[in-house]
Amino acid sequence: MSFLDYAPAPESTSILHLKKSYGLFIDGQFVKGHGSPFLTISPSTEERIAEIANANAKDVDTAVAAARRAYDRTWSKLSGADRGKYLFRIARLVQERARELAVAESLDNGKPIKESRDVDVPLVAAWFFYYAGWADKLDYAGLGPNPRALGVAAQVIPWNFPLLMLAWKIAPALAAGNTVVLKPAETTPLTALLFAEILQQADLPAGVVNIITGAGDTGEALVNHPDVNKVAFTGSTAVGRAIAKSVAGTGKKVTLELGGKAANIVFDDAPIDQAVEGIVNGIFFNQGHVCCAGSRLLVQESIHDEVIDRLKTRMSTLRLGDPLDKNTDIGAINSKEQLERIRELSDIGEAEGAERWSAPCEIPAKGFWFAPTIFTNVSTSSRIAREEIFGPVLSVLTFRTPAEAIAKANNTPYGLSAGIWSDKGSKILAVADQLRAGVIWANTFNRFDPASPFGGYKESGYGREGGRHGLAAYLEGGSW
Ligand code: TXE
Repeated sequence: MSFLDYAPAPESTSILHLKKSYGLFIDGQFVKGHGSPFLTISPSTEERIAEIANANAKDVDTAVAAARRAYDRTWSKLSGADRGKYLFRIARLVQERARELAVAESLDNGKPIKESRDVDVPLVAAWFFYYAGWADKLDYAGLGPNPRALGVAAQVIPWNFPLLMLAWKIAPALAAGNTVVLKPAETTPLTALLFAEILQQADLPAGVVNIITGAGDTGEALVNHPDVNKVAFTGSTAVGRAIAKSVAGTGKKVTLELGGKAANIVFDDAPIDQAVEGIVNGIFFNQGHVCCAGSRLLVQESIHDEVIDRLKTRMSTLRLGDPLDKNTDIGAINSKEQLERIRELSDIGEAEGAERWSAPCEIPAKGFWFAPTIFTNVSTSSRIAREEIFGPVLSVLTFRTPAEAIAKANNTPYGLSAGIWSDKGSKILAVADQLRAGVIWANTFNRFDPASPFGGYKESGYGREGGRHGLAAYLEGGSW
């Protein structure tokens, strides 16, 4: 089976054998936490899924100590080839348990099963396969005679791609020879804990990966722990900024992957049907809970009306509802707090004078939902044109010339990604060259590959994940 294959469609939760409560995964074992446990709930039904342990500062200490021991005694002593074998084993176990992981992810996060099944989980396996392949090649990769790992990595991840962000963090860290303490987001801890079971199945030496659950205070204690050598964070720009300040001067290496407000630029010579699909995928994939989402449509003035008409027609076909139904296109918003944030910014958009249109979806009685929405007549200075909404909400702006498109696209404090739609390769390359964004897609959007570096300019953070750049971020002297 290649990593591009995936298991058939899961249709129910019956393949999931969840425990009623989950402990912290420290030193190869599930243990009790010393904080007050919390519940993880399904955002589509508001029903309880499981009780989750809460790590306090003492637990953080124990987890970091376990990672340090594992680094000193086992992991740093293994050859790259041996580290690679563990990563291959993890990748294969992810494939074997793909159906179960996809159902758990959709249950806990709210994303449609066709996304967790066809995108998230296959990419998780792909990430482990990719970095498994690097582990034994490090000595010969031009990094010098003895590339050195950093030591213990503290990794804090968000709730929008719980398992995929875990893979982005853990796979390169282990391949490069580091040990890990990872904290998933408090609303989506489930798949990280199932992943801990996979680590046990893979016989990964105890302490090489530790998974501690909890909220922001747990994350804060982890990144500030004095025995941590590397901090990798994906989340909000506000928290990323706080982390950058708190670790400044400590000698810890840091990578931050923060928010975005990507421009999806559609020129009048673009293949319109394809572009409309790309606009829909760009903003409505994963309910728009995507840091690189194409949340600002920049459409050339001459085709604005046609594109908006076609977009509305296409949006009217989107099916919102049960994340476990394989026909669902739009799942639940991950949390009540996030739903409130989306509602608030959308209301502000209307108050600022933009025109709001929402797809005619039936909203289920329970759970957190927001119909796919577009705003036209949006001014460049309005909050919905500048701030990350992180939901299924598209702000539409227009331009007349390529120069105006570039200026508007760059008129944001962020710089994570962008999309360009045009029939002319030369135009795409010329525009791409002037965009201040780390990832640029041409005539496509939201495509990911473990070999491609991913990361932002400006307030979208620094450092790159993916590819050899992502590996270098876990090595001493790591620039490539
Ligand atoms: O993020 P937080 P939230 C953006 C998006 C969203 C907003 C808020 O715009 O609406 O952020 O989301 C942990 N020290 N993104 O509040 O708080 C926290 O427990 C260390 C974009 O959920 O940044 C969780 O594990 N850790 C983004 C993780 O940080 C701390 C993805 C993210 O939570 C901490 C998510 C602290 N002081 C939100 N405080 C993206 N780039 O994809 C919290 N955490």
